[in-house]
Amino acid sequence: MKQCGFIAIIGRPNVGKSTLLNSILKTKLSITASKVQTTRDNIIGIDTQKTCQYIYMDTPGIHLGKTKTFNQILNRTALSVVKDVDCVLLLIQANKITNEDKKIIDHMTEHKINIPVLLVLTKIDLIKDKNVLLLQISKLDKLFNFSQIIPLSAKKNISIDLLKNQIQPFLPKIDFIYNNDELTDKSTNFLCAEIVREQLTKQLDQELPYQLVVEIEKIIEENNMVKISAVILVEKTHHKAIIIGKNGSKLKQIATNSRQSLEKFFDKKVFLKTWVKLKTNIFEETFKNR
Ligand SMILES: Nc1nc2c(ncn2[C@@H]2O[C@H](COP(=O)(O)OP(=O)(O)OP(=O)(O)O)[C@@H](O)[C@H]2O)c(=O)[nH]1
Ligand SMILES: [Mg+2]
Repeated sequence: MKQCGFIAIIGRPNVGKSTLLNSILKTKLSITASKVQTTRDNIIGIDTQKTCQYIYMDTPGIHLGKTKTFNQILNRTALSVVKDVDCVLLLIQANKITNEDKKIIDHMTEHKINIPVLLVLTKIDLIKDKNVLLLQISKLDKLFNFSQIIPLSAKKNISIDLLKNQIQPFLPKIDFIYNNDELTDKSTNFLCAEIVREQLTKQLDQELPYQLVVEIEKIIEENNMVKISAVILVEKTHHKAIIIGKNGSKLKQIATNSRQSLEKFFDKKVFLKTWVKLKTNIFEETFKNR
């Protein structure tokens, strides 16, 4: 009998949600960065084993208590999946438990979440003293009726298979929803735009990445080469200048790094054209329907 189900990966920004998904899939599907709020959309990642299909949903970091529209949209995007899944992975960074984490737990208690919640303690490679970890586990265990508590490290590939084994009992006994070879619900265009946005996130100062949108205008695959045109949309002239940099140096660097990532993604030579364009209301236009 086959099993197949949905698993939401939630948690505050930067706890390692996207890194965990990539580690489970052994593919770089969801972009990651050392800055908060890297993920903006719910992204499905599908892991199909012989008799089990795990459909993971990576979500934007939850930032409860913040009133900025962007935060609210990301919260809504992330929390909307919780009611429709078979189990939830709540990620908390083992070496950095914050009030934000507690707020998410309180939110789940208030909303009487009756879906199994597995607590995943991330980045345990950063904890030297294992007694500290045990202490954290016993504290967190008292805050919510977690189905399981699993400490792991996505970066060092510690306990990833154990996590999958712990999830399996929560998957319903139904046929697979996706084909065996499907990895995600997202289009190639979306994934390419994300790869370019990842480089922008990594190379620009803290606030700027939230104020831009990447659009792929064209992808043409021919023989051993892929031609891609990417537009970076910003609302303000000075943002455009920052992204382009002195004599175009910043944009050149961003484009080179993006091209290298895209070549890994396609496993082909990539010709990438990028430019920065001013557009009013990009923020509302992109996020208004969420
Ligand atoms: N040392 C260590 N670092 C990790 C681990 N997992 C993730 N990181 C780092 O933590 C940072 C954030 O990782 P992301 O996966 O982007 O975090 P996220 O929760 O998806 O963040 P948002 O999308 O912004 O909510 C990155 O710099 C990762 O390299 C881990 O197991 N160990
Ligand atoms: Mg993320």
